[in-house]
Amino acid sequence: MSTENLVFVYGTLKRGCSNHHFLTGQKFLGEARTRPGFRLYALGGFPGMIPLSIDRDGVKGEVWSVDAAALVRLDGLEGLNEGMYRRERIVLLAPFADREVETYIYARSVAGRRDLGSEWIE
Ligand code: PCA
Repeated sequence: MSTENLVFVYGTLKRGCSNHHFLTGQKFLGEARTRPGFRLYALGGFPGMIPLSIDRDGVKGEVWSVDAAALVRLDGLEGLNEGMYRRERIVLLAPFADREVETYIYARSVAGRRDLGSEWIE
């Protein structure tokens, strides 16, 4: 099976970060930025990205091509079943603007969380 799942990662899954080993054996396609309208918040050792209409900068991250088994492991890590994050389509800037890419959007409240702007650095 040759399904290609493109995933935009912006936090602990990035190269050099604590959960990057979940992407071992997967394919790095490049650094990327979302279109404006997204913001990162500090959740305690990891970030959460949410839509924020007033944002003008977008969020910086990386695009990876992951196989189906790795995607299942990522969904587990991000707590999809517990409602922590949800995996959704995201629109990136060039060169990924026309690609179908998904990301993990934080699904809980960020009230009181620190605004990290557009880039998370571990
Ligand atoms: N891991 C996922 C979502 C937030 C996090 O820390 C990521 O790197 O994109």
